[in-house]
Amino acid sequence: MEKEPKGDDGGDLKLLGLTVSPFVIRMKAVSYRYIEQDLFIKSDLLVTSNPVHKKVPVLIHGGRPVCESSAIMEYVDEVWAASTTGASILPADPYERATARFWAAYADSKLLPAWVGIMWAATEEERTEKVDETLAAIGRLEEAFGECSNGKAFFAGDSVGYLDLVLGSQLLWFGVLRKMFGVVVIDDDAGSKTPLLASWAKQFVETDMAKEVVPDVDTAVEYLKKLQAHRPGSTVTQLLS
Ligand SMILES: N[C@@H](CCC(=O)N[C@@H](CS)C(=O)NCC(=O)O)C(=O)O
Repeated sequence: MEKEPKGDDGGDLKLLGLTVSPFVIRMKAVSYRYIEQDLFIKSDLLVTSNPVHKKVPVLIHGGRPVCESSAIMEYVDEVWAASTTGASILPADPYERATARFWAAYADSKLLPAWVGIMWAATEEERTEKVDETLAAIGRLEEAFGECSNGKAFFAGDSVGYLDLVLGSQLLWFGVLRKMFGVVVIDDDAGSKTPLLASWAKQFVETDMAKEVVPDVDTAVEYLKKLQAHRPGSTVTQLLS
């Protein structure tokens, strides 16, 4: 995936990423040169660009690295959204903006570690505990959807916004959980506890952005198997943290 930068400053733009990483999938499409990283053998470029965490994603704009997915999303939004479509991924209203950031932080700090825990649980008891934590967190996000979306298709309204990207980038791994562990995080059956998110997820995966950047579940399953084979010695953080 190599694209020419289309920023109006002509500066060169690179994204250091990992195809299956939710933190990378959430990067809204601006044109950049995408450089896939091997997290088992980290490149000098990754280590020098993100010396603090040595993690992807890193956006390198005109030679200057921006680290942390949330910081990158906001940077891209500030530098390009205003100058291209004019539409920010964050709501215009300060309260709604704070709310979107709050739930996005919740999705990353509570939901994500819970479902990562399902994959790495050492015992069935531990797995059950992590499933419960995951379902409790997704239940909260179901309520948040009701509050944020105003009856529209996405958290941000009629189109995908910041919180849609943060949660939507985790859907790939919900597919892995269903396939490998039989765990259903967002249930779309009759009697579902997450009917709003089920409908949201269906629409999210149909967006051009999702179709372009989200790999198929089998790619993520293969990556998880590679990580599992690499253990012991590897840490959960090599996938996610
Ligand atoms: N808080 C970071 C998390 C990024 C992250 O955990 N990336 C993982 C890939 S999914 C990584 O690079 N891990 C390498 C490691 O832990 O050594 C963000 O939002 O960018």
